Amino acid sequence: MKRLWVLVLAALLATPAMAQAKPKIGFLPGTVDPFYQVMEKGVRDAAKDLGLDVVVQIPATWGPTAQTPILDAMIARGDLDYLIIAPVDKEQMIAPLEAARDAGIKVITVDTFLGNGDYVSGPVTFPLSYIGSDNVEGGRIAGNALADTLGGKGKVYIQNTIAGTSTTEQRSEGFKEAIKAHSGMELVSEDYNNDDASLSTQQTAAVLQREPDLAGIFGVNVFSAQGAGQAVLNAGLGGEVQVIAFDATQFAIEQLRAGTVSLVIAQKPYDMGYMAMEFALADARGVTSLPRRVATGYAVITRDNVDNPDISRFIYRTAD
Ligand code: T6T
Repeated sequence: MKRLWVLVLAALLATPAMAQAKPKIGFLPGTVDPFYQVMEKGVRDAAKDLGLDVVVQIPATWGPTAQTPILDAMIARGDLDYLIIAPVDKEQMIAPLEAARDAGIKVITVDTFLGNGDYVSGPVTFPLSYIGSDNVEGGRIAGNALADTLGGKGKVYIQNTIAGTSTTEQRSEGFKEAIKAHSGMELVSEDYNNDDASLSTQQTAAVLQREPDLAGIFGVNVFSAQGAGQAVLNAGLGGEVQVIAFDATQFAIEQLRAGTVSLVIAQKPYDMGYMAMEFALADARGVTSLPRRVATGYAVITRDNVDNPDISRFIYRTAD
């Protein structure tokens, strides 16, 4: 009799119902860049550790035109239970993601958000959770650091990416709020580079020409900061015009060491990817109290702490 029960239990454990508790997950980041490469590593490591199947698709460029057809194809597969996505536009990606929800796919947003990011009482509440940085705070960190470096006075400029991107809009907002608190600081302009480093270089070069006494620049993400740093280098102004770089790429760190960049703000993309996978599995297993918002925090990197292993571990490493 006892033997029979052991056999019944073994058969139950092998049934599709138990297998369903291992969800199949799609991962659809914003585009190809070092930030999302590190996030992908977090996703893939979690998939291995948790024994989950993940389908990864990466748009070549930033924007709903590139992301929506990939999303539609992921929905059409019909085998995904969860989707971990960085929506590239907080409004335009709502309807395409509602289609995912209607097809029975549960959505977790990472890095960027839909609506205002408040999935409890905001205009969009269907995603399970939003896991990403507090980007207003990130912008404030940049603004306050630049004000400190410049002694509270001087002309500054923002290199931004694309309007409608939740994260970079919030960084710009936090930066402006911080510099407003210093009466001697003046924001001369803000340009949008379409997430393209060479456009960022061109636009920054034009501003450096137009504003010979420009004192500082905030580059709001990988390509914005990279392009701005390059323009400052090309103009031979390294160290004279201070650049604050969002995202801890190898280029940003080299420029920090060289003196062109005065501060690098590292996000935690690995954590975002890994945790989103854990959330999907937990939800599939019946966990009901997952937080609707997780702020993953920053490592703020300066020349003084760049070699401290507790800090340098957050530099984006894409080669392994
Ligand atoms: O800064 C990240 C990300 O947080 C943002 O939403 C878009 O740009 C990056 O991917 C960096 O290029």
